[in-house]
Amino acid sequence: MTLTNLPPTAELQALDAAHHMHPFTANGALATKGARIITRAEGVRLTDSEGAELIDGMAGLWCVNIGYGRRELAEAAARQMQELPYYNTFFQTSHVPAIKLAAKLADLAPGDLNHVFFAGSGSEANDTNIRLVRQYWALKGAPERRVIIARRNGYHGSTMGGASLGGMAAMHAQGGLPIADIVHIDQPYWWGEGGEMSPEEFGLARARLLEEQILAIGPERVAAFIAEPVQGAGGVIIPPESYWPEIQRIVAKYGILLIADEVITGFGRLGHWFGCQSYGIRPHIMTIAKGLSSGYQPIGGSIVCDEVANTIAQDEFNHGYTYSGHPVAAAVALENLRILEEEGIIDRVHAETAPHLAQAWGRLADHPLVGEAVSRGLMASLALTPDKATRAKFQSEPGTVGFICREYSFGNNLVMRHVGDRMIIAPPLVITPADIDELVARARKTLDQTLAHLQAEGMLKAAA
Ligand code: PXG
Repeated sequence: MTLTNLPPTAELQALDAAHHMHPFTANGALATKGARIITRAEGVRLTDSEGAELIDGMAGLWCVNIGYGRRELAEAAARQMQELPYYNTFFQTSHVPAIKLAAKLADLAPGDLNHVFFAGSGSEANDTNIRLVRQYWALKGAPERRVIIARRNGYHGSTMGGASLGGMAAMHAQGGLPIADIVHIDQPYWWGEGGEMSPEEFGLARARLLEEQILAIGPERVAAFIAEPVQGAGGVIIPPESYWPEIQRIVAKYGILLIADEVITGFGRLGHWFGCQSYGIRPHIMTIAKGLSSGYQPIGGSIVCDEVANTIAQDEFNHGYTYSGHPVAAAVALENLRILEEEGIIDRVHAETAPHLAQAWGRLADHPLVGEAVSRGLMASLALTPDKATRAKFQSEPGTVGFICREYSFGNNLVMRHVGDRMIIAPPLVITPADIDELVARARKTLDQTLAHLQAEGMLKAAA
């Protein structure tokens, strides 16, 4: 397929700068520089308006699990648009795609996670979760159980509710967040915060912060704990093995609800259908989005256990979105799940590509700038440091070095993100071992260029 009538890049950039407000962007600075304009994609590769081909190390925004260019999804959307482009499920009606998708998700989800409330995104789904858990406890006769405990540097979306659950200080600083009755505990980030403890000791210590927080608030006021199995937007923070079993113990001891935010880790990212299966976590609610449709349509939701769903069913739940269970999005999600399942994509992540990435990416740990090179499934990160031995941070403002590294990566036609001074990837799940090798080779070249840059600018200095 060739693109016709593609205006010149400079013209597109000027219009973009004049009229398009980008998310999570200093738009003034971007306007001066000009956005890179992506025009098409196939498999794991993007093409920009100048014809350059990039490896998409981020699967879009952690979502294009089956890769780009799958005609079956376009055809499923076209069929559904012709048959029933829209209908709601509010007032005693339902439709085939929402019914089939809910049933399929109940089938795929572990344990008694058998009920689905649909949303248009992960943020909306987490807003739903706040309402769900508070209404659950109200119906149980414990309306004072309203507090939700979450984690600093967790990410749960950008709506008022989602951003409040998230623990991103820069987000809370804008717009008066968090909303009431959401509190945060520290994250299980051993490399950055573990000090002299072993990873296992530190994992236990950080899990026990949950118990301390529950006791400080009073267990009778705590509704739920929410966390990502592996933090994504926070920098691909992989918790020590001791962390989740201890969290599970504490949640059970105090009878609070556990919400696993599977927006990134769901649908194969960690080599199982859901991240909680890879850690043995037993949540009452899972948040889903992104890989549910591989990003081909905006759709998210909450998969809810029998106990919570049956309780909520006792009364009218005064909540919903125009696009809850949107038929076109649901039809596309169903087709995406069929492809993930029938093509054995998740099994291949588990057996082949995740172990391959672990080895190839792990070798980057020998680079002088890299403090740790870790992965779980097809999520991976590097901690950049001026001194590996002491796990030192840079003297420069956090994120300065990460941004420099990201710019070289983009120049090398590799989409690799930075979060502060961590570099992260989460490629499409269909990436091959050969493409992983190519990705890692570009990442190594990027690290070499970054090191040379820091040396030339005298920036290879540790913070005091
Ligand atoms: N939960 C998690 C774990 C996420 O990663 C959301 C909820 C919200 O989903 P929606 O569909 O509302 O965006 C996310 C989204 C980043 C970045 O910088 C990550 C996300 C979104 C935007 C930026 O890595 N994750």
